[in-house]
Amino acid sequence: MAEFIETLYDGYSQGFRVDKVYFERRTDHQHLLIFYNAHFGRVMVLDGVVQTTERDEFVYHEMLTHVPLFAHGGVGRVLIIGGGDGAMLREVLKHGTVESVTQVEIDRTVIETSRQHLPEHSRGAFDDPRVRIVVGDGAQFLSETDERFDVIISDSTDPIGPGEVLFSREFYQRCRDRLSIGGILVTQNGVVFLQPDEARDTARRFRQVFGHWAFFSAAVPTYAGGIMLFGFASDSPEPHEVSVETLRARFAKQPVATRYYTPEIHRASFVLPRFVEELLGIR
Ligand code: AG3
Repeated sequence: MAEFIETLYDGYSQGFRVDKVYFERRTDHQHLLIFYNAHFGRVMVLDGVVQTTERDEFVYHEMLTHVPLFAHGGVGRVLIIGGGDGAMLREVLKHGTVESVTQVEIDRTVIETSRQHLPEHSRGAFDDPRVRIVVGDGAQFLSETDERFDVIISDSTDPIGPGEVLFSREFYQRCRDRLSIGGILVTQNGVVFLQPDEARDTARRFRQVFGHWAFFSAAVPTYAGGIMLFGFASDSPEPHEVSVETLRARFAKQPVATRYYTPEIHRASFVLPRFVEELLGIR
């Protein structure tokens, strides 16, 4: 029986039994593998690193969409950087206020292969009339566009390979310049116990670029090693401090089908362990 061993860390790894291979190929940008595992369903891997699985993707995708969207409260225009599997699109489109979603994904093969082999991720989202797909570099798109967005979601890989620029100060600056008033940027910042630099470096850069920022967390089983951190940045003070009462009222007005997100989880996810606060320089 074949086994897939993740190659993200030197000296520590997680392994999956590969019950069936759906796709394996080097694209123009990276190596892409999609296989089936009895515990996690279909698993997508880029350059040896697990990106998403059918069974636990809801944690990650719900948190990176519903936290900024409910924190904002009136999101019309959304930009997703990366996210070629389409699950972030699927979650964003659950919000009735959303008028348009632009997704900039560098690797066309990830989109095409996900539509075919991970259909539960997008569930038709790519065909929604509110969606515009741009195949290209997210950082470059941001420097060329003059559009503004209420929420920007950076659904990136880790800062190795094509994802590296999406963690730079210049990238965060460009996001800031393209946010509307009260707009919010959210980012994925890795598993803090094993990849402390990912969140620490982003916190340093947020401090230089944004008026207000925070991190929130969730444990995603296949991002092994404990909680993952997500960055949340804005030039308005209110969004990450929104009260649970306000979140409950927004959630009641715009009911969204979720399996992880609740207004209470939203509030609680901003409470971080001491070693994380110290790492990020917030205590
Ligand atoms: N992007 C985040 C992958 C992070 C993997 N890193 C890790 N295990 N530390 C996933 C994209 C899914 N739309």
